[in-house]
Amino acid sequence: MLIERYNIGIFGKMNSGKSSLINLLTQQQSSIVDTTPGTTTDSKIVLQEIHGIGPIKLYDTAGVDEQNELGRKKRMKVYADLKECDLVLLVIDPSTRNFDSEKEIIANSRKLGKQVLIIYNIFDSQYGNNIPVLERDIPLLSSYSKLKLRAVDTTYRTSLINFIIENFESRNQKIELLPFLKKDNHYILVIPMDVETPDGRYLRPQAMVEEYITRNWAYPTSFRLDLTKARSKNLENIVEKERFLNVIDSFKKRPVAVITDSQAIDVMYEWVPEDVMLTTFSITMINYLSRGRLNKFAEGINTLCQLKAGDKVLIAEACNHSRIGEDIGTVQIPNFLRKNFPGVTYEHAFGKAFEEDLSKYKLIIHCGGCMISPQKQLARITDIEYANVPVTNYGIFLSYIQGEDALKRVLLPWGIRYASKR
Ligand SMILES: Nc1nc2c(ncn2[C@@H]2O[C@H](COP(=O)(O)OP(=O)(O)OP(=O)(O)O)[C@@H](O)[C@H]2O)c(=O)[nH]1
Ligand code: SF4
Ligand SMILES: [Mg+2]
Repeated sequence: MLIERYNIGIFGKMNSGKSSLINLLTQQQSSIVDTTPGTTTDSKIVLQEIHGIGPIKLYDTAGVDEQNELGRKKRMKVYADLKECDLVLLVIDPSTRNFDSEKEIIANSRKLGKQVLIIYNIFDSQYGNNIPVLERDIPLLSSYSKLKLRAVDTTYRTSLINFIIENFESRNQKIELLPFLKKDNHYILVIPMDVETPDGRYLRPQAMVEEYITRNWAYPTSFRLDLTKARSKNLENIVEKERFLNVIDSFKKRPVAVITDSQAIDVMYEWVPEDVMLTTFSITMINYLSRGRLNKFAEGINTLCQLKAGDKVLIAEACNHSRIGEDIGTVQIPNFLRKNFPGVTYEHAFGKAFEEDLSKYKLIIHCGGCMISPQKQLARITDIEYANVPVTNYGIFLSYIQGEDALKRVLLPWGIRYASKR
């Protein structure tokens, strides 16, 4: 199950007391504290619970003012992490003189719409007097709530926690995994279990959907589909179809919807009776993780038919899962592009963050993103939006290549009426 956490990041210059602050919050030596500037290199992540906020993920980041090649690499990592944060804690040591780094952190936070809280770390009481000078230098500071403390003094912990609880504005709107779910109704989960399926557990989208349906007082039924039989041209196909339809017909009340592995959409589009809704796990996940932005991914598919020789497509996956057999990202989509769009090239990006400029691509085809948090998925969408590239999703893509009617059908449960722009 995906645990929903708020991400709180600690940012600032080297030696401003960021690591001391995370240790103050966590009441343990989570990060190394030292007088050497640049002690924190990679971000340190600590999971915690703050009473009054809930589960959180704390990031202790590197100082952004290190002026060398390593410093540049650290800064890139820091700003990638900032994209994922729901709250930015900017730690400022008022005894320092140059505040360009603080201005840069504030500018980046504003650009991304992040909430910022200011922590003045007063190493020595006399430096508290520098605050008016500093606030004149950074006029934007006047718009943020601020707290003065000594990060190495544990007596400040309660005021720090209270300050965060009182000022943090949660912008995470709650989103339903299956907004079309109706209590006391049946839902069929179609799970082929191919060679990529791990032993002993469901994949995360399957487990999440099953749990969500049960939690909401409805009834999930899982159907293991033999895709090879289902696609065969002989009697096996008829037998497999009958087995499936027997399940659909076995309830007194008609099942409301079938949620299928996207790989099986070709079969399910043919088999699922018209009066039962149909969608896919991949579409469910991308809607959930993008906080309801399914429409954006549905619109992106219109770019597919406009591709021409010389265009580049990015096939993007949010994790590095093991790839065997007829993998969607490395086998199915490339085969389709080669066959239908000669001269169109494609590249892959596997991993939690994009590491390059995306503007050279004409279209991005993204996986369901099931292994990452909504914040990471939203950070990916932010990168895609900055590059102004249309994006679609595996489930939408695999449905679309079955024909526009198939796509219309899988989008219908989400209240999206797909209009072709061909
Ligand atoms: N006296 C005093 N020393 C502090 C305070 N906060 C931090 N320090 C000291 O300042 C030094 C740097 O603190 P860190 O918490 O490691 O600073 P940082 O911002 O994480 O630094 P980098 O990891 O290098 O970016 C350490 O020697 C701390 O003990 C404070 O409130 N008072
Ligand atoms: S994050 Fe993407 S690539 Fe990884 S398992 Fe989930 S859907 Fe597949
Ligand atoms: Mg540090």
